[in-house]
Amino acid sequence: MGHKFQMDPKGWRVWHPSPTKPIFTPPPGAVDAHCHVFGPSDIFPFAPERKYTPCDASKEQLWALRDHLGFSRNVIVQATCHGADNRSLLDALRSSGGLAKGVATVRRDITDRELSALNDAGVRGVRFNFVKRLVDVLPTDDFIEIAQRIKLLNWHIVIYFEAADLPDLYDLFVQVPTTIIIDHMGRPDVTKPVDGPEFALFLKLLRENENIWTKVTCPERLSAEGPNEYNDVVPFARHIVDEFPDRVLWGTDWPHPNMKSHTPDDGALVDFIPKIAPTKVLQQKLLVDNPMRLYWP
Ligand code: 0GY
Repeated sequence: MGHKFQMDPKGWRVWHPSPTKPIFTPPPGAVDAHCHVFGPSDIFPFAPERKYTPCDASKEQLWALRDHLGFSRNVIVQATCHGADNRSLLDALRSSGGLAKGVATVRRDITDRELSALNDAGVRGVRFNFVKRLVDVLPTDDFIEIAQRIKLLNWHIVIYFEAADLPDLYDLFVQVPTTIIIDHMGRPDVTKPVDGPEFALFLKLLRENENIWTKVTCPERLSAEGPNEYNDVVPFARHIVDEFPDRVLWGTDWPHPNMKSHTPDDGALVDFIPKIAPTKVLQQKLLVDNPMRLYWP
């Protein structure tokens, strides 16, 4: 066993110790399609190139949160603090009893055999992080090459970027031959108008590319107003769910890496769902039908 990492003394918040029980009851079989596991760092160390050091966030704690919130399944997404070392993710997937699937981070030197092992463990996608504060180099060079390879496995691509960078990345993203899922609505600046040019470009990307989906996640990150209502995020998420009801996913983003403004209450995040997906039909698509189609077809 290696050493336990010390979490960043500043800038890292341990997640909410006792989230409220949501008032909203998710439909049976609901999927939390964006969450992470970290460590245990003495067994699965954080990556040397990481930009933050979290505390451990274990698979057992994730399963307990899933049950508390009334969800049935998880999609665990590789975060940058573990780099392209997917061992913590794989450990969680293998002990999930089939109730979790994963999105890994890989480099272009990965072998077909390694890809196949990830597939056997339940990985169904590869994530590319274009958020500049999280990576040293944007993964632009690897992007299309890896996309071609994972297409053969019927996987998809997950991308994370900020709205201000979309004009530069747009032409790259439209070349991808697989389904693409955009994290956190492409991080709109919600202080700008929902009918303004920045969000219009994001909507155009989805409108003109039927292979592109998005997660309507992270009001806690995007809100300028703050907890627990996050009302300034509602018009953006609601518009997306209304226009693209078959291409949206939802997740908690537990344990909320890099949240500095406040510690989100995961129960309150679940209670945000009916504000952005107000009907039973939309909730069923967002929480069950869409993620099941991608991850448990
Ligand atoms: C998230 C958001 C963040 C971090 C990462 O991979 C990561 O480290 O995605 C962030 O800092 O905004 O979805 O976990």
